[in-house]
Amino acid sequence: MAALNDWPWHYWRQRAPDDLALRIDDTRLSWAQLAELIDQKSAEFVRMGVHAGDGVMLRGKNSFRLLLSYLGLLQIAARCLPLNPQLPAALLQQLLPRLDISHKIDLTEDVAAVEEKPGVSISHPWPSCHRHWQFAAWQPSRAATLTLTSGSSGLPKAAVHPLAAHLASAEGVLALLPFSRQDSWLLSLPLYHVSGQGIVWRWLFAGATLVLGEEQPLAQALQGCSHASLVPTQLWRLLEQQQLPSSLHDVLLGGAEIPLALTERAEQAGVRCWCGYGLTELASTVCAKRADGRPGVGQPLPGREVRIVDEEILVRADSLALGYWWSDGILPLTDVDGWFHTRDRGRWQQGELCVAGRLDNLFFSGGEGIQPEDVERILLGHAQINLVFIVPIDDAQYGQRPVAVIDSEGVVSLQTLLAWVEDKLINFQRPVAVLQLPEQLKNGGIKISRREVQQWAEQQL
Ligand code: 4YB
Repeated sequence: MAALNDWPWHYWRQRAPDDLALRIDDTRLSWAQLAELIDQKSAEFVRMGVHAGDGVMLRGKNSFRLLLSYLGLLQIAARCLPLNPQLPAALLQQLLPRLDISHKIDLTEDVAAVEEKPGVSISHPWPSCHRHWQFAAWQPSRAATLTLTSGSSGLPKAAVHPLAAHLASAEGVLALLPFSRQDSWLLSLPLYHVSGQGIVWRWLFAGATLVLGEEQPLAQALQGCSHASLVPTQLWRLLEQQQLPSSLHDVLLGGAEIPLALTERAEQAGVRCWCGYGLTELASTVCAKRADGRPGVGQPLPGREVRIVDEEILVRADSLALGYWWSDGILPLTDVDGWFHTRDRGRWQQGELCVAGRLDNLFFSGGEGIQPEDVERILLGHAQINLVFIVPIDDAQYGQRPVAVIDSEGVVSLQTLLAWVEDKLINFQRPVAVLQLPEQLKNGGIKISRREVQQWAEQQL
């Protein structure tokens, strides 16, 4: 795409009006049709009293309505906060006032309810023809989206991204990963997470096709798609159930450690795997590489810089958020030199970045430091273990000791596990108990909360 000076859907409407923009199950929309529907959606929001700069909550699972609402809100210069429908009401009650949210769009209800800003009247008649309203000018540096981080403690923070950051994110990824106008990327991850928004902005940047599966299971939704973004557990499941469609040729992985065994199996099955490292604050991917049988996530993409200081990964990038929204203002998130301190531990190995885990997850047992992710990486090598969390449990003698919470094929006892790790883990890293991950912690989001796993494990022991 040449330098953009208009809304991407207007850009593509002008250049390729009849090209396929969107496929939702069996429905197909061209850029001309899509741009028209987005314009109508924007007009609807204006009629409801949403003004430029207003904070608008957009709660719902991925759907066509959710996507149209996201794009329609951006087009009237609202500040859009896509929200995970599973966030507890008590948390929202605390959080939303601090994010200056004046309108709530809840697509989980049968009929979308839009709560109006107090004092805003919607009783004035509005011309039925939506062309009477004027959408906002394309202003790439304006605060456009709020995306919640999954912080390990306290209230989540809301990273504020301008449109320019989303586009810079897309441009950097597509400098590495081929995605052309004939290709189609499934919206395989939620829009309330940067990984979902990353898909949308790559699609808008490339003028390709976006596919929505609405209520379909992943394997079915993937039919006919050339690209998808997946977290490792999703790709494992597809491989195990032999459900990879033949159309799928590129998968961008991320969000967690990417096991070598996974990319090796998927590449053998004919899928090109791209290993990514990304964060909410950076509007998704920072580093990426084509899977090559070595651990690591490659080098920084164009537009990103990475440094490691005292084992911590620092990032500077044109995809970085403006800051965190907090009570009518934006709190900075970088140091004076513009570096964002990720709290991830990392090192350079053979010229590429290796992510070791979260600094905050480190705990001590009998004076020895345990980085849970180091132990988890090894346990994942056990054929029956699909997912594992090592969490600290208080202990009078050692301070804390490691407990393994696992999702496994069949039962893996502590005894079996200890025999298997005999030559793989140092004494102090060996789990003192094994618990089965309960269903209620698999919350349907893209990540299971380590904090919730730990709290649950504490109650069991
Ligand atoms: C990692 C990690 C890695 C993140 N190894 N720890 O478009 C994409 O890049 C994408 C594609 C598929 C799936 C996910 C994505 C993402 O965007 C992921 C972005 C993300 O997870 N953001 S987050 O704010 O929720 O979490 C960030 C944290 O996740 C990082 O700080 C790391 O701790 C961890 N992480 N990629 C090991 N490859």
